[in-house]
Amino acid sequence: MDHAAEAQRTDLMTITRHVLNEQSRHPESRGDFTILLSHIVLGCKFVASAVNKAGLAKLIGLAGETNVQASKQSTTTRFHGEEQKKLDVLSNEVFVKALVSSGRTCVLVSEENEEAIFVDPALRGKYCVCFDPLDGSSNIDCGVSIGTIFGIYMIKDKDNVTLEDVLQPGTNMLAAGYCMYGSSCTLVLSTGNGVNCFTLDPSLGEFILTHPNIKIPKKGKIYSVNEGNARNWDGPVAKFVEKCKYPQDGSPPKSLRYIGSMVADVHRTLLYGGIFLYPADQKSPNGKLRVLYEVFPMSFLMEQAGGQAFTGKQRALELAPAKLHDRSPIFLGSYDDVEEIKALYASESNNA
Ligand code: FDP
Repeated sequence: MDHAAEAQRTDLMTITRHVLNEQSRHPESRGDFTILLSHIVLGCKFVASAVNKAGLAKLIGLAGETNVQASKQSTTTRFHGEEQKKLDVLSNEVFVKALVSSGRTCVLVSEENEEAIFVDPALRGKYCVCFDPLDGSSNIDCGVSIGTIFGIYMIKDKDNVTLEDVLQPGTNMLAAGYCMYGSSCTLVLSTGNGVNCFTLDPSLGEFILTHPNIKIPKKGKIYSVNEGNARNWDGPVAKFVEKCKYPQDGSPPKSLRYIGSMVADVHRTLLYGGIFLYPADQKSPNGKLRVLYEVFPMSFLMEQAGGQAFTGKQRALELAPAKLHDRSPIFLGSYDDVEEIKALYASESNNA
């Protein structure tokens, strides 16, 4: 190994070092964001370790109570006669405790909790974190990649925080990211200055910068959608997917890739380019994905990487959610691919 390569190998850009570097661009900052992020990273490491052990520890399984999103059953399962918390419940507990104990949050919104969590005044800081502790949970039992998604806002007055402070448009977001628990554990983060990807080195227990300044290809060769819903799609989505399969401009057809786990589908889209669609349809007029902790963070990352995110009506980040668990249709990915679906919606409304 030559000197330069050796020097790089031993000069590790950990996620904390990266965030501290970013912090130095804001001389007024007092390190609160760095502390908050280190607690999020702790939650991700805990969940990564639990996901790795899930098959062994039988953390997976079905039984019992119903969570706020109704479709997911159970909070516990039995292993060797002992009660074990299910992975999504356990992940939520870990993140809530890590975020509260950071002393930097005043309100939390989790996919797993019906109501917002207002932090005890003694432990309050200025940030709001909206998160899905374990997204793609229908994939847990078969070992497919799943992830944690988070978006971070600043709250004006931490001592008088209300629900209105949480229901902000995504354009106010300060930072967003996701952690994917897959063949490796990868954390993708944007603090509003591009997108960086860190991979967990299990021997060090540290996330190391592996994909600096990710830019999504301007146009992609992949579309990603649940085609089982095709008969309920509206005209623009049906036309778009038809064009992906039978392009009229002489270009080759696009490939279809759909994992059914948002973090994994979005991660592939970010790295390889293309478009991810979860449209509205006749059965679900607002689509399926949740605005605060799925649509906003992923849209923020896409825009930061040079792509776009669109709802079928507007720029996704300009949505103003009315309720904590609101949903929205979403089309996100390569700039040109999203431009195409925008044009199809525009021509539909011109013809109406
Ligand atoms: P899941 O139901 O497994 O939790 O919003 C949750 C989500 O997964 C996303 O991660 C995923 O993109 C989407 O739902 C998949 O929905 P379909 O099964 O309807 O395709």
